[in-house]
Amino acid sequence: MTTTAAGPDVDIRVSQYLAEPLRPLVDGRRVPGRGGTRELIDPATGEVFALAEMASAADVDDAVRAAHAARAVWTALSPADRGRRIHRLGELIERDAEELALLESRNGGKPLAQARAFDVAHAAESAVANAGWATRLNGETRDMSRPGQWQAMTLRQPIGVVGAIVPWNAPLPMAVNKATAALAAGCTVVLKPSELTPVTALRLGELALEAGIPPGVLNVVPGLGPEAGAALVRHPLVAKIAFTGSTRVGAEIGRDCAAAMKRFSLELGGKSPVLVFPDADLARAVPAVAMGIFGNTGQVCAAGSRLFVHESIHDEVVAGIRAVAERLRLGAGDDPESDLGPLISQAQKERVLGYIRSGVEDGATLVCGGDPGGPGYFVKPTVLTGVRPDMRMVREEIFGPVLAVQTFGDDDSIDELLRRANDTEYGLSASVWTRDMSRALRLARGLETGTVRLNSAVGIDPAVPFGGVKWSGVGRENGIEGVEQFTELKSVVIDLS
Ligand code: TXE
Repeated sequence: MTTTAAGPDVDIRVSQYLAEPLRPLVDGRRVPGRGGTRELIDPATGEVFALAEMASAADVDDAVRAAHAARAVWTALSPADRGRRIHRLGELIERDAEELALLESRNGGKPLAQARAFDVAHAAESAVANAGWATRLNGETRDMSRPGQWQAMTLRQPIGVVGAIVPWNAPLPMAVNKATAALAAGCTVVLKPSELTPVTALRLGELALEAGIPPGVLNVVPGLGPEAGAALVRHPLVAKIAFTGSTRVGAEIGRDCAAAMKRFSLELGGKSPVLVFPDADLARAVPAVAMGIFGNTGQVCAAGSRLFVHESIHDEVVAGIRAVAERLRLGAGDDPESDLGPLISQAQKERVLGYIRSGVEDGATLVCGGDPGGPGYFVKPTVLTGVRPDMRMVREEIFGPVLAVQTFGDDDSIDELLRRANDTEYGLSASVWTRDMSRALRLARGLETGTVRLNSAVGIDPAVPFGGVKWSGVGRENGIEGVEQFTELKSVVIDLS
């Protein structure tokens, strides 16, 4: 057993937890997964660190039926009681922060300190924030066209059983965010984590039981996408699918749901533009731009992957980003010296290196980065300059630490900049760095994205609606909008005469 910064007690608990094969959690019990046993790989070494039994379509059916039956129990509780239990879940995530951070770090490879400071902290905060919505979801009364005679009210009712499908890049916060928003709305949930990263989602299911969330209200079924995921999407008792993942799979899910008139929300890929003007505070902008693409080894849907920098500051900005890239230390999640962990899998590593190669073949200049060699799925933070908008590595989401740099000049109008920044099928996020607020706000209005960050490295927060336009998705998470998407609005019309 390795000794980590989480401390010896936590190391022991985590080792014990991972010693037995992980199993689906259905109706409050760990059940054998009938979809085969999968080896979970430590992406820093390529070695097996645990086993997980995958849910089959039949296991998903059991979980959906348990969730369907548990609706009555969950909605019988007062909103305040439901909120209290979701809040308690947030507190338990905080109580077990070290353990969850270590599990997340071991499973996905991210540095332990980052798993603690970002993933676990964000998860706890989103549970607490969503808990508060349980008592604040209300309908309205509406005056109608015959005042005094007709009167209407709206009811916000839970949509029913929610299928939540989440990926591997931030497994815990995404699971908590979707699950607690749905629970706050009075829904019950079947959560399908990625087959690559089921560990913290299963622990979350256990913590929910400890928090007093009744059995069957939150079920967790790790499993393969085409098997367990598809079974969840197609299950007739599932009223809504909330998905985060690739645009390809999201589009398939959207088609399946639409065919069954099922509700869905999709949080998909991105190719987010970053615009840096000569009047920007470069001391803040440069590290933010660098970490905006290198953070979490680039495996972030809102990563700023297309940099547009004014030609007069191009060399200075690129040199600054390169300096950050070369300072960042690659290493295993449990090594306290690591700044960046590996990518999730060999397949992702090959994919990312393929994009870097294609950029160079298409005529871009490799400023820094590439394959560091050695074991594990590491890729060095990479910067390519002189890219053209038609290159594959500029058009497609790479999901790795790879920045594509283009320039603009004084002759480029705001409209021209908007045209270039919006020249992508994606529309998740965008960043603008300038001290000229009228320019910043004109760009903010014209950028075709769900989020615009102005002089800001922060973007995702439990209070702020988050989601995409174009092929980056449908719907919004976070804030009251994120909870309302798990409700149906009913109008009740009364004739008073
Ligand atoms: O994603 P998938 P992959 C992007 C990113 C990445 C690429 C491929 O560009 O390089 O997608 O990653 C489940 N029915 N993003 O292939 O397959 C799957 O089991 C139902 C961006 O790993 O979309 C997992 O739980 N579910 C993204 C989840 O979908 C299915 C995060 C995501 O996996 C399914 C991840 C099916 N037919 C990847 N097939 C972001 N927006 O942050 C798969 N799944």
